[in-house]
Amino acid sequence: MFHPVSESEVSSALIQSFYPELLEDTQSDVVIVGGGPSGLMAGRELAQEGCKVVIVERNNYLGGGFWVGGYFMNRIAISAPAHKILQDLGVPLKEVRPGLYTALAPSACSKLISACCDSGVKFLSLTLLEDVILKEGRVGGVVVNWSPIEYLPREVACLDPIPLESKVVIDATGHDACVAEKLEQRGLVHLEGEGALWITRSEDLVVEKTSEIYPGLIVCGMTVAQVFGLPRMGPIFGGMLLSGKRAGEIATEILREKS
Ligand code: 48F
Repeated sequence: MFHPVSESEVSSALIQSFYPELLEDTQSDVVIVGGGPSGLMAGRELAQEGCKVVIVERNNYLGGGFWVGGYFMNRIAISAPAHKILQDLGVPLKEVRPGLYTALAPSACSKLISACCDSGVKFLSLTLLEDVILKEGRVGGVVVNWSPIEYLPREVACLDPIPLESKVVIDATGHDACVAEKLEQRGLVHLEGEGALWITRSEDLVVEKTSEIYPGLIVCGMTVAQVFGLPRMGPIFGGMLLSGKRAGEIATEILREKS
């Protein structure tokens, strides 16, 4: 027999749990926009360092392109040394040739999401980046709205977004490079656009070029390829995981310098 609960008790339990956290999210150390593999890795790295971190994701699910890998095959490919990250998360791997592994995408994705939750990362799902906070030559947070608002006609939903302040913002929106694009629109950064596919070169360069491209804004994952004109990568994910980890390390260094 289930413990008896009234309908209003269920609603108030959810509201009491969510809204105080939303209040907390208005000021954090780092806001990460995009909950794909690179954003999740960055979040976990930062939370493990004790930082207050919020991932903003426009969909109602986390994981981005990590759920399906390539085509429709539900598998991801990963090359050494990044496979060790999945090994540490307890994802079963199959070595198909020396240094190249495959894993079930749902297994890899769910274990990474779970590791983020365990380390204290917070999430705002169905939340769309609309703009950035820009003060005194520095990105100081993001401006977000509820995602469905984007799809409603203006006359139906004339709804202002809300600002979330943070010391650092990480753009992990993948090929869209949504945050960097907001700065490009104002002539503050330039996006080269992605090149044609070249897997190994892309993986190496995406990790190498993961960096702070404007004071307060770090890019990781495929956003790095968009910003620096790197080759696109295809269905291999080690570069995403290591770039996210690197973004987390860079953000930690910036936070240390600021404190
Ligand atoms: O696309 P995504 O998985 O980016 P990533 O971490 O990884 C790229 C790979 O999946 C793959 C590849 C290499 O292996 O080529 O494509 O760089 O995750 C990006 C996340 O950002 C969200 C989007 O829904 C996805 O979950 N996102 C994009 N734009 C916005 C956003 C936005 N404006 N506001 C909030 N979330």
